[in-house]
Amino acid sequence: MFTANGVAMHPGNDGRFSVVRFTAPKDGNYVLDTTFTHIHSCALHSGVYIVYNNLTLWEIGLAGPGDSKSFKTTDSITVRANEPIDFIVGVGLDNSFACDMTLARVDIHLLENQIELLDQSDLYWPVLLIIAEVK
Ligand SMILES: [Ca+2]
Repeated sequence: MFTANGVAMHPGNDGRFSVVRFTAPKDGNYVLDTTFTHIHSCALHSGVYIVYNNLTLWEIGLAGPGDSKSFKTTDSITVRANEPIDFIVGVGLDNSFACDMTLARVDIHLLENQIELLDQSDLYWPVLLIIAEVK
């Protein structure tokens, strides 16, 4: 079963990693919500990784059929335009690519700039309320 917004990944028979790369379209604070799930009924071990600019944000092993692990940023991460975030599946602890097909569901969104969201009328609203009380 392949879900929407998902991509199936499989390491190479030479142990090569399977990589899905996100490239940031612009500077900003990004929120990640990612789930990796084993989809082979014969699944043993695979290793999954999220890497930003050569910095490992998360790495974990999956073991057995249907095993599923999720990573969600508690805050957001600051990324510059054109910087990559890589979602990676490797052969894992068994050092074998057999049955390592893994579904990655990746949700990435850019937080709006909060300063831009502040409307001047919002800032003055408390002042208007105080004036009304004095009357
Ligand atoms: Ca494996």
